[in-house]
Amino acid sequence: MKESTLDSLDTSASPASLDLRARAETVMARCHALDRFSEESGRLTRRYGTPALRAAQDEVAGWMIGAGMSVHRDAVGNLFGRYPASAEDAPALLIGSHLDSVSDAGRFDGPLGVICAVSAVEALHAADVRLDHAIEVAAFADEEGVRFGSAYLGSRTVTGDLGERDLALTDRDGVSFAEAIRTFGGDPDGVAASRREPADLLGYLEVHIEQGPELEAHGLPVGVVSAIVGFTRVAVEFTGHAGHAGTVPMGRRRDALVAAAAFVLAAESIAAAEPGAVATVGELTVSPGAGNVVPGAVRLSLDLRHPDDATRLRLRDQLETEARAIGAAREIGVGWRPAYDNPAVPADAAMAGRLEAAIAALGVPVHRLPSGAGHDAAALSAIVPAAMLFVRCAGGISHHPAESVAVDDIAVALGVLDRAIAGPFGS
Ligand code: HGY
Ligand code: MN
Ligand code: MN
Repeated sequence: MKESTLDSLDTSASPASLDLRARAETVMARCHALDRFSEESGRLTRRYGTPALRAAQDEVAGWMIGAGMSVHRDAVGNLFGRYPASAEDAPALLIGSHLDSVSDAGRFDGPLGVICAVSAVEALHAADVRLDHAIEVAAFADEEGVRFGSAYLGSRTVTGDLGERDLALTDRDGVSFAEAIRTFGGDPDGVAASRREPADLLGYLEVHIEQGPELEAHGLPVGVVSAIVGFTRVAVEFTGHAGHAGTVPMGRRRDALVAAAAFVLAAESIAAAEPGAVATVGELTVSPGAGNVVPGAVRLSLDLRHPDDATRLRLRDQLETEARAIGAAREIGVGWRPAYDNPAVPADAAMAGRLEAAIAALGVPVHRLPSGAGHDAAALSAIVPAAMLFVRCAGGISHHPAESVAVDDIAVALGVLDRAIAGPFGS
């Protein structure tokens, strides 16, 4: 049988409960337990501000309270659990991830990090250990940006980076983020007050599935993220003229969907020609959307990423030029609305060093790797030192229901997290 890394772990110095496998099995069971909180039957979709997200938060809040934490929500509805320090008013280390999901999601993207963080506090609470700093577990309410097309709306509330433009974003039903905040029980006018003071936080650590094949290829359970890729999101609109599918001659059409299709193919070929670039059109809405009507308008999403920011911005501009050229050639109007430009973010060296030291202490080889996916750690790094621990996931599959991790790899991640959250932190 393949020797499990877990069997060879040196857990002698673990500051918390040693039964890592039992805790990992609880983490696994809890990730599965959140499956039932979905907007859609038969698949997992949990967008910001939905009753499904609220119910998942309530379940996690129960686990937080059971781990000796007090819980609260901020103005947009991010959920936090706080485990006090040995001394009053001590700064807090923030750990966690997000509970919202993409459509037809896997169960580990986000929840694994939140539930591992709860487990780390649970172990401290069970051992009646108080650190010289507080631990705050964050369950961010909108990392994916599926509902409003703009990422990190939860963690950017904490960093104070949310503005009027974000509050005015609308979802596919025309509901604004501000209205959704109110419906979710929050207060859009309280967003500014929800910004956290950097001085109150020691840093941010996030456990997350790798969502890529590298750790599996290296036969490693965990790795430390070296940098998080930068990415651009744009809402693109092609506007032609709707008409009768049976009577408008081909030569007289202004078919918005044909223009959009030309753009989708152009995005693919421009990205494929640039090493390291990825471009995705994940959403495309046709109107009026009837089989016997020439499409009058198309709205689509562009997601563009590259490890180097200058290259990403050059490609972004090239794609805008291409969209406008396609529109001009077909007498189609083009709307180009950047929703988000997020620069690449390197891991904080000291915080990443804590993770590396913890991995080494367990006798596991230390491996650093970049993240092609965005994460709340990228947003948090604006105000605090941030780092991430990746956990191997089968086939690198993610944003798909086949997403999966092994209990033994979760156990290794817990062993690393136990060590990394224990102090002292540099002055
Ligand atoms: O899109 C991403 O990279 C992340 O999953 N939000
Ligand atoms: Mn995620
Ligand atoms: Mn994701």
